Amino acid sequence: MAKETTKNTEYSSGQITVLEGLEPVRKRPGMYIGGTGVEGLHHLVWEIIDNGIDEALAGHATYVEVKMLPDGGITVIDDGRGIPTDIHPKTGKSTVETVLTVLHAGGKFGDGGYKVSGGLHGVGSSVVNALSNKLIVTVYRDGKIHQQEYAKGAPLGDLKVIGKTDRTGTEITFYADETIFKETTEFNYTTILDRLRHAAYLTKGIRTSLEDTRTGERYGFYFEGGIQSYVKHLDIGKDVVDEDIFYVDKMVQDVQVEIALQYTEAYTETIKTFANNVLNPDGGTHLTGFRSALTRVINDYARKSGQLKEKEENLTGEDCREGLTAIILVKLPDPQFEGQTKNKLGNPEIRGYVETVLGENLAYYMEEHPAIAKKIIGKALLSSRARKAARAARENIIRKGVLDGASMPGKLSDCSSKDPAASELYLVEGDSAGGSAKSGRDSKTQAILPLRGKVLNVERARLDKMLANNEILSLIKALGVGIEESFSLEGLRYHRIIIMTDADVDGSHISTLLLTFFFRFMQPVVDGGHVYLAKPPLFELVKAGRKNSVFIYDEDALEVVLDETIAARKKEGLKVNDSDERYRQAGFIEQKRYKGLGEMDADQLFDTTMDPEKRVLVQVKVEDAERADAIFNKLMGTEVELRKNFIQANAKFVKDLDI
Ligand code: 0RA
Repeated sequence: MAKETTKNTEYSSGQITVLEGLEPVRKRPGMYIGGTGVEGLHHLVWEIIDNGIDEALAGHATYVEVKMLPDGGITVIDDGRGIPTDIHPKTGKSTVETVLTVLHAGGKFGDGGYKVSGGLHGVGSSVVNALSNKLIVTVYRDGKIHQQEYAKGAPLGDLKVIGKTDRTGTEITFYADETIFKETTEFNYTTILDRLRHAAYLTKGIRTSLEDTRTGERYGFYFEGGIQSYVKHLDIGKDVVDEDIFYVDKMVQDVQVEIALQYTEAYTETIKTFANNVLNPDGGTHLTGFRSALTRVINDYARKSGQLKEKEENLTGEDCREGLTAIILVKLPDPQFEGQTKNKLGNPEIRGYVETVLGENLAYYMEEHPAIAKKIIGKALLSSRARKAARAARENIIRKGVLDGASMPGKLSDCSSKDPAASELYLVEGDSAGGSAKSGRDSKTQAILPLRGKVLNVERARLDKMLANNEILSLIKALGVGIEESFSLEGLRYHRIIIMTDADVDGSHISTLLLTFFFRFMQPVVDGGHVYLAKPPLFELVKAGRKNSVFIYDEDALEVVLDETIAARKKEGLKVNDSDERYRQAGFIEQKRYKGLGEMDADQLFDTTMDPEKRVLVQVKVEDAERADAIFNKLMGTEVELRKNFIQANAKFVKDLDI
């Protein structure tokens, strides 16, 4: 939508552009919310939240509050101006009803602002209404409380005054229509919380909060530092080059450019770009402008300070970005997006604007902070040298053909099937469990790769060191996908890669190290749903003769099985002695706790953990790369304290590790 200025800065109903009714939304919901799966479902919440955020950006609201209701509904409350309640000249209905029942009914930027977070003047509210069984809107405005209810987008009555108030704002409660969202209508606390956290980072001064009324859980956000706080948050668990965070906020023409950045000792870069508060996962012109200014400023300073000698070649962009965490936020009147998924900002003028703002201000910052500048350059130089060494190591390995399909690692007991879709690779902790797995397996489809001792922590090693590590090299060879530039998912030799470790602290550690490797270097393998965790049993309830044993995979299940068996025995009229141990009351002759895979023989290991008919597998998913990144930083980074806290806080949940 184009920016439009009017002399009348007071909003009036005449400024609403009326387009069409809601039938198209119910007919083709995907066109409006991207899909009808769990993401589309949450899109409903984003639409309403964005309207509140826009009220805040326009200076009218200070908070957006979300509640998850016991009956599955969602309530979003803001303290903005409230949707106007006067009669709309084009529809003859109240503006509230117009906003909620007419597609694309939105304000025409009456206050001279522009659509920023994606939801100005209620655009999108009608889509939510159309896709809800029931929606109740409550408007606090002009001293009165107004309310109206709808079903599947149709009003159930007129907008009515139901009371008096001295506040202003809008409150919308809606229930997603399960005939549209067939997969699920259950909202996810963490997903909504992440969105609200981001909103608070990107909109200085706003408070956001979430309450799950069913569990009593609640959380609120307010960040005085805006995107500086965001950078700080992303760097939790990493060693920073300096505590200070570079920050700039400048207008160029009618575009606002806001950048925050900090260097860490990590090897990865984390740069997040936003246009009008919407994340652009594929970057775009703002990212291009940022990168070229960064590389130029760092090289200029490195030359001027003499850290980069005359005969040395320039630092590459990659060298300059190693360990960098940055947020780039631009606010512009008419954002255009490119690419298939519209995830990339396209406005050509933005490149120059960002380049100028960062170029001038970062150069100035480095002049003002020579000690920090020196550390940044030192880090880029180190990265440059390491990159050259890694390239040499990789080329050496490729030249020797070590990663070629022909040479499988000696420790691999391969399966006979050559069909990747039918083949599984078990990564097994230790040689002895590896031996049992090998004799117990179905050798047609199951391959075994035993891993000795601790796997290298790739979070703290560059590629050259990784390739020098035998366990990692065997793994890369067995997978058949190559690494980095030579990576190709097509070569994947097994469609299920199953990590099988002991159910103890060491086992969890090894699993996490392997997951770190997959997450950092084999992400398409994870995204493709190929990585699993095996779940060995935790308990065996032994009946007379071990053939009748019952294997149990977690603590909760143990209690349930015992409860049910005891109840059933009592019902049968069997004598149960309440003072006996519970497994005895349930008629078992022993309760065994398994600590390691090694306690099972080959047959038991296959029966309980590897038999495709009976085993329990947990598929590893990366739903939110940012959260996964944070978790790996915590677990695998250098800060022991964070790791300890995480493990203590999550010890009980480790069984369902789902990042
Ligand atoms: C139309 C016009 C104005 C605000 C809104 C809609 C509005 C919609 C929503 C949806 C959730 N919260 C909202 N807050 C405001 C402008 C109002 C004016 O100029 O007084």
